[in-house]
Amino acid sequence: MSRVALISGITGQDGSYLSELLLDKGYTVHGIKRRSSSFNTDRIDRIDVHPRNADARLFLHYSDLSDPASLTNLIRDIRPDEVYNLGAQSHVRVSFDIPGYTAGITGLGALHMLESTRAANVGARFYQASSSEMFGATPPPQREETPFHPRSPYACAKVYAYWSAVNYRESWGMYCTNGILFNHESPRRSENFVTRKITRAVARIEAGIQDKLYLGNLDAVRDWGYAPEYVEAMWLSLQQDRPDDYVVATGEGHTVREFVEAAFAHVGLDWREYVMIDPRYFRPAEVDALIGDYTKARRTLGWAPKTLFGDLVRIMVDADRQLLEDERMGRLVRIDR
Ligand code: NAP
Ligand code: F7E
Repeated sequence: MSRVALISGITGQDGSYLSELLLDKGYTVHGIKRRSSSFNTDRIDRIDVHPRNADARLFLHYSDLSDPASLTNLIRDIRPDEVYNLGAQSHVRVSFDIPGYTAGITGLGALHMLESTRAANVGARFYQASSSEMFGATPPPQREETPFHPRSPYACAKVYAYWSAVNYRESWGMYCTNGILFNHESPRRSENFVTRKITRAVARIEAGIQDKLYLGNLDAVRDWGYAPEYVEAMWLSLQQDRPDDYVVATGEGHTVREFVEAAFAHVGLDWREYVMIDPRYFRPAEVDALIGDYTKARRTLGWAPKTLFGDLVRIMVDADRQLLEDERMGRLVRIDR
């Protein structure tokens, strides 16, 4: 019998890579998609086989992190071995505009997933997508014992979700694990996170269809890794004898300015001719520096990053150039390949 996984957030960046990884490992994968007025499954369309096909091992279900009854019914029906809670309103800047919604989905939504998993009573292991944003104002290097000091409604919601997962582990004996992941990026990153915003603009400026790139704080330091490698850490963290919490990071910090410089340099352009500062992109409270210490993940999970800053920038810029070329040639457009 193949193992069964349920993924909330399957239509997002990480959900798409995780479902590919689990299908490769022989899992049957169920994913939660939410109702949207337009298609929202671009990232998984390449692997989605219609359920009427006898080979189908990926199944999508309408549900929502704001609807606990539907989550409970779903988990009872599916009887998963592993539950990955990746669903969230995940944009930090946007969370200042919609704090209540962010708390409801990113924070309380995790509790709904935990409680539904407990109620189903099928012994499922639970992964909570926790975030380096929880460390916020606490200076680097950040590791599992580093105190949290969240700086946004998003980060506050993630702290609530983190402690809820710990609480279900301690009070109900559930196998609940937090992956405290630092920023991880890819060609599938949404266009309004800074890395993808930059690499997409570089490709468009090179192609002559965009003049300027407007950004906010260039001094922020982030520890950027490659998303396909980070979903392996998620899976590994659920294969251990005991549940625990893990920092997943590269251990390298770079400023947004360095990312910009490297991305423009990759296509032979000087970023200073194109980048403008727009204060609208500043945040009411900024997280100045996040650099993770992944020693525990390396020792316990045997995990280490392979793709570091320079390669990540090149992968993302080249993928956005290819995407433009595909559009220009009228080819079937994939977010990456
Ligand atoms: P993402 O691309 O923004 O994906 C978020 C997913 O959550 C999407 O599938 C989205 O659906 C879904 N979602 C949003 N609201 C929902 C709702 N009400 N009910 C059900 N699903 C809902 O995020 P990601 O980069 O893949 O990150 C995955 C998880 O890791 C998130 O929890 C994020 O906060 C966390 N995280 C990310 C990073 C990072 O650097 N990427 C680092 C640390 C932690 P739609 O496709 O319909 O919008
Ligand atoms: O910002 C600065 C911005 O939005 C990175 C999410 O996945 O990682 C992500 O959160 C930095 C910040 O990611 C622009 O002020 C400058 O300092 O790409 P970002 P994030 O806020 O770090 C964490 C770990 C998560 O958990 C989140 O879900 O870049 N910045 N100019 C800008 N940021 C954006 N978005 N847009 C700009 O124009």
